[in-house]
Amino acid sequence: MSDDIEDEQTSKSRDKLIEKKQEWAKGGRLLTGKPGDKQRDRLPPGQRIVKDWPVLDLGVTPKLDLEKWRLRIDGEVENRAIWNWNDFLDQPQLEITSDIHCVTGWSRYDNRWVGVSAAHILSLANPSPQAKHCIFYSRDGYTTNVSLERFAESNVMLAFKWNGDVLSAAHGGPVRVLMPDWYFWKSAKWLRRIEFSEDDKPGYWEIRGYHNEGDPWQEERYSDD
Ligand SMILES: Nc1nc2c(c(=O)[nH]1)N[C@H]1C(S)=C(S)[C@@H](COP(=O)(O)O)O[C@H]1N2
Ligand SMILES: [Mo]
Repeated sequence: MSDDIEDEQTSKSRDKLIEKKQEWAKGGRLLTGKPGDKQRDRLPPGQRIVKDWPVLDLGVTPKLDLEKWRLRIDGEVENRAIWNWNDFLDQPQLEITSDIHCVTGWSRYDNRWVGVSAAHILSLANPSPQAKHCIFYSRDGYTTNVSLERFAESNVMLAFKWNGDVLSAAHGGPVRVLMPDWYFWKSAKWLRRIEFSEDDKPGYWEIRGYHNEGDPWQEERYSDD
């Protein structure tokens, strides 16, 4: 008799669990978490937390030289620009805190960034209607591509400070891109040019098998073909 009761409870709690899972699946909670969806877990699938900040790049660290530093903004825009370091510092600054998710499996929580927002860049440059993509060019020869829509997200910036200090040369200083909602390879270090383009131009890792989008919540690590 006690066996019967236990069975009933077991099957009840199993029903409960199935119900919950169906709800999640319906809401797309586990599979289709979107940037800004606060319901999802904080650590994306397949990631582990690190406390230090690993350095990953092609092995060349361009020398930090603020005198010679330039940022070019061009392509399909109404207003092209070439900024020097003082021009960059003259822009309004945005501060945000974000988590880093690297495709190699590490995530680092609570990085505090200061920089110039993508929204501000867009308001100055004013991309033409045919501009659909944003290509980042770095001083080490690295490139990476994102859609204009993603560049326009409110937490995207050109960062020059991290956790209260100027961004080190090892981590892309003086200025790197920050695309917090995507795997970190989209965050180009040592930025020298932003091109607004009608055509997509897959970058260094994208042409070497990385996914073109790179959403950590969907585990878009590598492209299938
Ligand atoms: N210019 C440049 N940017 C780059 C890279 C690079 O090799 N060159 N590597 C990317 C990759 S794969 C990662 S994981 C991050 C690493 O940034 P970090 O060294 O600050 O951790 O930078 C991205 N941006
Ligand atoms: Mo990476």
